[in-house]
Amino acid sequence: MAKRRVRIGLIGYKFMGKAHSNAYRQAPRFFDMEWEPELAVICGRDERALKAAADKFGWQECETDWRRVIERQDIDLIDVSTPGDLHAPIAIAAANAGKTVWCEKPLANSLEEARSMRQAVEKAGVFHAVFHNYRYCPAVALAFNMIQDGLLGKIYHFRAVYLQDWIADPSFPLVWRLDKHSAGSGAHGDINSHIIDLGRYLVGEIAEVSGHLETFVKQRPKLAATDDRLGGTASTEMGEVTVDDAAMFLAKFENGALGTFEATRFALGRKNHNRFEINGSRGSIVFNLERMNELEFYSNDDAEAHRGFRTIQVTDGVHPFTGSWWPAGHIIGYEHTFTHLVVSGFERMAKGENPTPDFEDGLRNQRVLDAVTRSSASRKWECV
Ligand code: SOE
Repeated sequence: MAKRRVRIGLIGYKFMGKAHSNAYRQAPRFFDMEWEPELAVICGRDERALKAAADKFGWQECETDWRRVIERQDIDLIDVSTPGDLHAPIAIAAANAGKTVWCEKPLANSLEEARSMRQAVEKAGVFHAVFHNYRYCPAVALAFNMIQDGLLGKIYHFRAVYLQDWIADPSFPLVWRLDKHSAGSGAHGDINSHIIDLGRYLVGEIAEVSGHLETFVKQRPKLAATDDRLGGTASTEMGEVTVDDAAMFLAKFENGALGTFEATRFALGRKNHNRFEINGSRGSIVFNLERMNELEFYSNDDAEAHRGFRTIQVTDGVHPFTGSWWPAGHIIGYEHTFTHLVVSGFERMAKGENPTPDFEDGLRNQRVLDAVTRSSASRKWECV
């Protein structure tokens, strides 16, 4: 197989920078890939921390100015793993320079930005992707296949929650994710965007929403030192929280299905509880990220006496992506979802196709986020 090396410039080196670096490194080690990622340049502002990350994750070079990475002729793909306020400027500059652009989620901080980003990649004719990695849990991909095969029949309900608790303590400091300018929104954009993407992927487009956004803790200690999402030193000075702590909405899908979506960072005990249930005319499925190697399935086609939820262990060679890892029953984890996204994206690009999900999905997800925000303000149902 003729291999092509795709030289990557990764902007950002913290949580997502680490997840993406791992995915680029592992993908060709476990999957046969026609196009292979090459970890060329990693970029961030703090030179010392950046160098440590580069050494640890295996990047060839470091750069402290993202503009210089984009200017380089030897870089093919720009990966945007920064806080949200930098997604649009970096992605648009990268597209204008003719680079492939892969961007963290949510695509943008606003609908307007998302539209400009979609336009930029379209105009430049470059490949684009957005990192909604949960589509790439084997159990979620299996759920997609089962729905396509008609095993659930006509879909009536999509019921999704994404629950975390990392800011439930009111003394937790004002990190960038609690600042509207940097993050665009709170739990809404950060984690509702994931379950919106899953709803659209599995069930279809959303037509109308009725939602509510809430900020429980309106002031928090400002950060004294670091701006790490996982903490940092709190100062004695207080500052405004400018994003939502929790976001929930009802949805009507274009195909008639109903959806409920709840995202919060105030569900004590829930660390990364991304769960959905889908009910159709022939059966139901349940997925829970905390048991991500499993998919629950109830089939009304079973003999009446045996009906009940069964648990499919999605680790077999016949399941999406799993055959390239370990023998059946040898489970995989969170980081593998990013690897699968990379493998699939590179496979598609090698065939001349755009990865999926892409900026069009990012824009559609953003339209839903925006409609929910409008609905929370208007107290009415809003069209997407
Ligand atoms: C933080 O809430 C976060 O890391 C999100 O930003 C990720 O997208 C999600 O997968 C896990 O939680």
